[in-house]
Amino acid sequence: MSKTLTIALSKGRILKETLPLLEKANIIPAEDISKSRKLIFDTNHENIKLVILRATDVPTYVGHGVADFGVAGKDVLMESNTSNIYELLDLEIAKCRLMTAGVVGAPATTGRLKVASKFTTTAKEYFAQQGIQADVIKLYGAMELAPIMGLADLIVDIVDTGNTLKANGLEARDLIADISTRLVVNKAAYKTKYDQIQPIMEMLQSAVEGERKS
Ligand code: PRT
Ligand code: MG
Repeated sequence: MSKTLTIALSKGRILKETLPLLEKANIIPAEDISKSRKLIFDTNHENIKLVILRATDVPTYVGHGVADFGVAGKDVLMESNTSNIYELLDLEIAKCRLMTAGVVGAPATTGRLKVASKFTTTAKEYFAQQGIQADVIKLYGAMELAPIMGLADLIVDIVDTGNTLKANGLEARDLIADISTRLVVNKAAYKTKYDQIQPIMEMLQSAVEGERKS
């Protein structure tokens, strides 16, 4: 008898890019996720279930072992630094960069730097590594407003095209990390369910390689 495998997916833009990869790995939801309000979905495999979570909750579910696999952005994984999970695979989707940004042409700050971000742990680590004294302020959205309103000198945020920064009179400064979506697994499940986990991992690996060539 095979055990149930639960895969925790991040909703939003990552989900849209994850579903085609899962499909190439022959994991297909039993119904259209985008048209449903359900949070748990059966698949074409009797023993594989999908749960749809807020991205920041994915490491928590996988860390506690209530989900075996998780799909989440490297930004979210860095920020959560949950133990009990292994990063198995770079899914190479939802690529972007985690960067510092400030007002275009603003002079360098003298004294302690004020930084606003949703990624406070990562931001603190980054500035500490750089040997820069920084006070980091937690925000939950619209980071771009903080330097304009004078709440912070810099923000730490996700940048893709840079259009959002530009539209708000900001410019990207330093790269903190290249970001993409990763497949993670619960450490204990990786041992106890290895026979089931291994083929899924391989199918996803092939799907990623297929995308890279196309
Ligand atoms: O809304 P909620 O707080 O629930 O989550 P979310 O908005 O962070 O989720 P969502 O669906 O946007 O997906 C976030 C995940 O996608 C991140 O954790 C990243 O791993 C990945 N990703 C890839 C991005 C982007 N690209 C991206 N461009 N996440 C966010 N953005 C935002 C960024 O915050 C900024 O506002 O897009 C804007 C910048 O885009 P450009 O093209 O204008 O530079
Ligand atoms: Mg969003």
